[in-house]
Amino acid sequence: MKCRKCDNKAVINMRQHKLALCSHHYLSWLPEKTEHFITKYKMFDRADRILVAVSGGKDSLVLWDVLQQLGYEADGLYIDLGIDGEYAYSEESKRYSDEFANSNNLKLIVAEVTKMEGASILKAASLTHRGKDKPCSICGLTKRHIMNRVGFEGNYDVLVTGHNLDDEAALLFGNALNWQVGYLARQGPVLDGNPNGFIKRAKPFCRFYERETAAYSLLRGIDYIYEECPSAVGAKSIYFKEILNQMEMDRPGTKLQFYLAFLRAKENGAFTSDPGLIETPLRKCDSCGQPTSSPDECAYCRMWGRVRERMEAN
Ligand code: Q46
Ligand code: ZN
Ligand code: ZN
Repeated sequence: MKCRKCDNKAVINMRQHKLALCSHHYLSWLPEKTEHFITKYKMFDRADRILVAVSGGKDSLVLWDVLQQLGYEADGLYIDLGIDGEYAYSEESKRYSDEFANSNNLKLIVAEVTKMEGASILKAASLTHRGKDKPCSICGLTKRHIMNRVGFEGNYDVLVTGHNLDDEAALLFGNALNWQVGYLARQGPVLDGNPNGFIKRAKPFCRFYERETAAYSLLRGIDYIYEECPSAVGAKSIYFKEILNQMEMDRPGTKLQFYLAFLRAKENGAFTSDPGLIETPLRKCDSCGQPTSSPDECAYCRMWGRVRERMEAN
């Protein structure tokens, strides 16, 4: 198959776009599209200070790379969760993040959960009922909190993540399956910040299929961690991705259509009139100063407080 733009051999065929491209044209197509989405969804501009959440995986490293190429100023944030398992997952993913930052002369901020809170995510999960089955709930809460705190306290204008279309479609599938209207209302390419302490968030890759970011990393020679976190095994999101992949095989473009139709429905006012969406007033957490709707401590401080109590009791 030939490239649509020149006579060279195509390296990728995007059936949903009816577009096949050679390596050279693909490496310019993806950044150009990214720029288009950044502008279309009003994510940020070149005057903004951007913080990229970097996990050592392909999507976040490709995103950091593309932002550099497009001339955006972006620092990275790596959160060391202290997850080991069969292989040293956190250690390895940090190594890939460090290597990328060093070889591109970029600033990487590292937040170590064990140093900050006195225990790793796995240790914390073993001590609380919230993490009895899986550490993901504690992990998610911790990552969201740290990202917001580092972003807000570091005076960044926006926090960007490498979520791709496969991630977004799976999230949407899960939220729609349970009609989680509050979550649906907040899902999208951009989540506006709040001057009381929430940083704006954006997902510039939300319209790219995972294979598209994977192809880009391969062609650009970006090294990343292949292994998933050991706790991802059996995650619902993976199950939803498999179902959506099956549908995509039968009908190319299904995931993109599903996501875009959702964005259109949202734009037309779906999910905005739900009484559950009335905003709860925010105040500062007594311990960390982050915004919370609770009368004393935020969920993060309460959870880690319990972990510390259990560690002292043991
Ligand atoms: S939430 Fe769960 Fe992930 Fe945290 S414990 Fe691993 S799988 S890293 S996206
Ligand atoms: Zn070409
Ligand atoms: Zn707090």
